[in-house]
Amino acid sequence: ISLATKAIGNKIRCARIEDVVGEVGSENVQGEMQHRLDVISNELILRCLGDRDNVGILASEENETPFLLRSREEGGRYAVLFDPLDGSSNVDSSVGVGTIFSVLRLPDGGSREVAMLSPGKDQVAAGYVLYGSSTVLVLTTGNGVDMFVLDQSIGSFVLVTKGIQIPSGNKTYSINEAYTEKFSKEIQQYLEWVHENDYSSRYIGSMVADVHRVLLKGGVFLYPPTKEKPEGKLRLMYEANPMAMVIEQAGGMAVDGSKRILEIEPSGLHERTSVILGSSDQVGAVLQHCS
Ligand code: AHM
Ligand code: MG
Repeated sequence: ISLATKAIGNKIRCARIEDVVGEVGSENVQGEMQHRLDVISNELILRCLGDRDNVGILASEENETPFLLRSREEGGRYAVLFDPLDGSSNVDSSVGVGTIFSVLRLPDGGSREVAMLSPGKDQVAAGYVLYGSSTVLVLTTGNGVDMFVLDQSIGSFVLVTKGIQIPSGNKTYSINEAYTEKFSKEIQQYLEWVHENDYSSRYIGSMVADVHRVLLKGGVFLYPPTKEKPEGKLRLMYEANPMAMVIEQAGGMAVDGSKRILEIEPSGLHERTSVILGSSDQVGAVLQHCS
């Protein structure tokens, strides 16, 4: 993952120069316009991880079906699910974007595809790389959250913070407030409440960048269902689950409005979910309006 994301970061930095910004002209499995960097990033991850002896399955936002690479007997111990370039429409304007990944261990027997559709609590590792003003790798293997920054001069991710804990007491919310009329009554009431209670708003529109800010500074990030998207927009398996594991491992909460995201039993690789995550106090404040 670190090799692939170094290559992706490099492509993003040179995108204007190499003229690889903009849309490809085709839609991905989600019915969304693919950007040229989505395709390039996807290929880089597939190539780097596909060669690893212990990767049994690779599944991407950009591909309808997973790649079944190696059986358990052939050494395929892990499934890696990923969003190769989240927020890619922001690249054209040089806004921070990211790669999100989730790692599940495959069982000895049974169907590998079924095993891959495990709830997020079964993830053995998860994290993201943010291509921002610096390139940051945030990783959890279920024992806290560590942050690495890419030192361009030596080409390595260097550990800068071990055991990140989300701070509490930050009255900042992050949501696309233009959809207010399309949100549920509960979310509308929460928004009225924050307006009356001296909250501040921050929304980049790039999940990795928004969640990274919440991880370091506290507050809450929300992408609830709207009238047009009754399931929510964000994908459970390779967006919500890995972010939920990172946030919980940092002492925060990640829910869909009624239950932990990590406990949702998935029914499909590309299913969507509502997302409310951040510091426990601020997620709690949202939930007070949802009960
Ligand atoms: P993508 O996977 O197609 O890039 O979409 C996901 C992105 C997230 O990064 C971000 O949180 C969200 O879409 C923003 O959506 P909106 O423009 O509706 O606020
Ligand atoms: Mg995405």
